[in-house]
Amino acid sequence: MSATEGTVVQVDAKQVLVDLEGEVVPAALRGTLFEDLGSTKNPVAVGDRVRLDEDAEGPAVAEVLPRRNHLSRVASGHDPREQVLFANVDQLLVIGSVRKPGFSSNRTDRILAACEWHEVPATVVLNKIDLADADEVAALAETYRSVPVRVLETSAETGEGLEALRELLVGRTSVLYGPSGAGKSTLINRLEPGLNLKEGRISSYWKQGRHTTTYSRLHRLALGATVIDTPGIRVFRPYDVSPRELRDTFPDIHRLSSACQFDDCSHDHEPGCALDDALEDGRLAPTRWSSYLEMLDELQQARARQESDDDPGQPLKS
Ligand SMILES: Nc1nc2c(ncn2[C@@H]2O[C@H](COP(=O)(O)OP(=O)(O)O)[C@@H](O)[C@H]2O)c(=O)[nH]1
Ligand SMILES: [Mg+2]
Ligand SMILES: [Zn+2]
Repeated sequence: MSATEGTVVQVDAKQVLVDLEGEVVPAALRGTLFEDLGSTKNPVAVGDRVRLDEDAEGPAVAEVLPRRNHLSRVASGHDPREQVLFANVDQLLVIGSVRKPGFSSNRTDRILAACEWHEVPATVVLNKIDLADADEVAALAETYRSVPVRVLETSAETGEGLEALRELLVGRTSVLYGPSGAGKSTLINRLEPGLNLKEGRISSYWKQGRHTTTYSRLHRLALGATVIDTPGIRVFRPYDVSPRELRDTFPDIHRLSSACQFDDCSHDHEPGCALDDALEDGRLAPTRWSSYLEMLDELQQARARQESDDDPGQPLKS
């Protein structure tokens, strides 16, 4: 081990894999890293820069260096702490297939809201366009372009859109987020055949909706891109966003809000809500509204739980 500063490429419970200028080594996570975490669950995330030192048992993480940015979520339905998933990233690509499995607006809107919240630029990649009608693809693309979010239409099968995808990836660190079976590994393998990311057999993925536990992994590609493959991340609930702030994480809804009768309209069936007209005349996709309402409901329930808690905890945001 020559260099002592490197990039975390994979994290599991007790150790991480660190890329030290090309040499990937395992490093232990000492107990001290877990002290003073406050309401955060994990000390280290994929993409973190860390300094290592070495003791009798081998390399260990001595320090996590300051982050340029990060993306986090609520750890789980049973654990309200912040789980930091990625650090120091330039962008996130939501990879969604239009068929097999079908596109999930809800999953897409959730991660887009998180990206908006953390100010991480996002692109929606509509993959497997060889399997769907052009009209259907165009409608999805229009929904996201009017947010506005950049949209790429790709097919790993026909090669369509792969050049645009390459251009978007080169020179950047990108999180590739999406459901199992959307084609994340296949797209990367098409751009860099030698890498051989494991491609799932489609039947075992989308029909049963199950997969073995796997970890997010950062890869440096020879084409000059760094990508983080993220198998197995399911529901994404942004951490520490208040119901009021949620509106700002949906730029399309935020824009329409100025025409609502009430300044603090939550767009949840208040009279004079401008979203009604926008939904009626097609300026807002119903899927965007329902994603927003579902997240709003979750946040309000979480607040109600927190308020009924004896423990004062952290101050609530309005
Ligand atoms: N028809 C079609 N199949 C694709 C496309 N991209 C990926 N696949 C298939 O979808 C399945 C899942 O792909 P995989 O890369 O493992 O998905 P991941 O879980 O997102 O990494 C594989 O059988 C791929 O061959 C595409 O653009 N068109
Ligand atoms: Mg994969
Ligand atoms: Zn409203």
